[in-house]
Amino acid sequence: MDLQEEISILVNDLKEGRYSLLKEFTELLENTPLIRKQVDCKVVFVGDLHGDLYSLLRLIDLYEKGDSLIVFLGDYVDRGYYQLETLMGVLLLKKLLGDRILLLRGNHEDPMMNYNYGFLMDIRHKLGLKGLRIYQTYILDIYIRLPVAALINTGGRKIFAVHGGIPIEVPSLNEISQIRQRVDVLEDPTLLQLLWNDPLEDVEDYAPNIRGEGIFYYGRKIVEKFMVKNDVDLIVRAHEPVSSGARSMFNGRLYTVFTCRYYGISPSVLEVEPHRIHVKKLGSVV
Ligand SMILES: [Mn+2]
Repeated sequence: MDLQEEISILVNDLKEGRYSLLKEFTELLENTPLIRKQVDCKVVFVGDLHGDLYSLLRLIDLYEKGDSLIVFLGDYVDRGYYQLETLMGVLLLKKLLGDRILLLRGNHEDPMMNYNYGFLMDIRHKLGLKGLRIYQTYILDIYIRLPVAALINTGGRKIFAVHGGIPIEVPSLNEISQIRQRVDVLEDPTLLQLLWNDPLEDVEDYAPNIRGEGIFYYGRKIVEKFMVKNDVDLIVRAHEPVSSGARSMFNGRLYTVFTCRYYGISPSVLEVEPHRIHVKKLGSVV
């Protein structure tokens, strides 16, 4: 597949006022806050991309063939050089590879963040004024159809995938599945924390997070409580730059993965199989 070519055709279509694929994308998305999936294959987790099209193209080269499930943990836009292209790229992948692709929502799939961290500027720059109309009409609709979390069972290993992490009130999976999808994540504390919270080994329970009000660091007890309550074996999340690309905490029960090269890190994805977890570095692209 020549994803780069498909992306430039799509961006050009948008420039010329042809939006039919955008409408089609919304219909491909799961439109449920929690997705449950049972698979019998390798699961590849992709962390924040933030407009890093090179990492996206590189990982598709690696995993396009085969049967692995590819789970994107959100934060496709803001900050980087190819934000519109990266978002269109993951949506095209969903269209082309269907059930092999799972797209979750990150804290940057949010209009306030896009106003402050670059995506609205990127759209304006690449599509002109009509870009803002595309954003209002289609892209916000895409955001609220992205699941906020997934429970993936691969060969008996139950993995909870989410952008940020565990809310300190420790919800059940059932409660997460009943979150009402909305544009403004500040309206729902559970939604806000799933997309924004960070793990911290220095606290037992939790502590206020420097990222803002209503956002927390969650410690060992919260992680344990969540895993026992929901019968989860592993938590995989993104949201924080990790210089080596991925790192584990809480005795290997939680992984953070980061896939954007713009922070001077080594962009990586996390491969999870029933009896093996492997950090795959994407390397540099010339
Ligand atoms: Mn994030």
